[in-house]
Amino acid sequence: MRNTIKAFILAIAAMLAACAKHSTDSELLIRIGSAAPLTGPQSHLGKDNDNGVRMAADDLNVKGIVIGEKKAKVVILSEDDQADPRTATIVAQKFVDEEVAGVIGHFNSGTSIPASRIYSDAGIPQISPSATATSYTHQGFKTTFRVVTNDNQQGHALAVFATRVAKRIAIIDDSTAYGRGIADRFEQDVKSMGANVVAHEYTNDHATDFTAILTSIKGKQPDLLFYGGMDAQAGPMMRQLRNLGLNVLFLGADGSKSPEFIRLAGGAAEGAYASAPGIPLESMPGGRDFEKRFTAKYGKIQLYSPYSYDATMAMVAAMEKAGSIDPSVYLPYLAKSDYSGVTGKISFDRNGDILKGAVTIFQVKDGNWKAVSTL
Ligand code: ABU
Repeated sequence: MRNTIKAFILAIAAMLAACAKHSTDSELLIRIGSAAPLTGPQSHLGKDNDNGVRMAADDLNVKGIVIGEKKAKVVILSEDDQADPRTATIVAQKFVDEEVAGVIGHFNSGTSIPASRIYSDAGIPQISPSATATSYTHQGFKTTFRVVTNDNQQGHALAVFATRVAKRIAIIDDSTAYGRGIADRFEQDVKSMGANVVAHEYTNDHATDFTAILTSIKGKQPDLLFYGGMDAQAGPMMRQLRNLGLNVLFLGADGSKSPEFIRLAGGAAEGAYASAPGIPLESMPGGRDFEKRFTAKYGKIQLYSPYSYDATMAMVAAMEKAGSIDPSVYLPYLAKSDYSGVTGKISFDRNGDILKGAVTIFQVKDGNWKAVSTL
């Protein structure tokens, strides 16, 4: 008797799980994958992206969605890729097996790139809200998009800024697809603008002690140090370079432009510069309202949640226009997006890169990032 009851309960649970996974006659389920590092040194950034996706889904579900005359509901499937390229391919295959309608992610370039081939082979659209490495959208995949300015543009803007304020430049990168890519582009451009690159050193995205490379760089007497990498390294690096008496300008890219950088660097953060794709949050069409609502729900914005929100909204808008959640049907509508988001207009070029992307340079003043100029 006890076994019969147990079997009955298991059968009901399986039925409920199946219902939660599939559309019914009365409701279409839009299952969207969200991939980012949810554990490890970049988890604050990954959760920020994931929360942006979840807030978009909540807003859409409250507003009500109709796809091809049928009521629809967005369900988010979040996966932790640990900022690790190999784990990202496992996550991507899981999403393909789950038959998600689309993917928002991954957070990193080093994970978005290997995952993109798997989504492309399966015909599943992928929008990264944060992967900036140029090569991500330059592989010839029709399913690969991003809603942020790429590193060709970001690296160039950084070089324009750096060569206005410095002549002798040192570079460190974290050897990832993102850090290496932007540092190389920056080096190429500052050299062509007449600056002298006195050193280019390498670290990794798990390092915390930079004393040896900073000591070596100090001997080369630069006036500016550029770091291509994430805030988990940039923060301690900033503190250590001041402790070593290295009195140089510090310039990071978007991976360093977070409140976490300021927290990790402590007082040494003051005066540091970093770039970020796009315009400042306060100048975005929906920036202030998004910040208020997001902060109340999830806490401080770290970096890219406004973009993961817009990526989700643009994906669902394409489904609404197509009247279908079938990737092969809504993909052409996504490629022709003309969505007015929180961050600005979401439209893509033929590679899947955002059209008319800007880059802003920020500086830490009184413990906060303040916009200096937009290029
Ligand atoms: N764009 C900086 C953070 C993510 C990445 O591109 O790896």
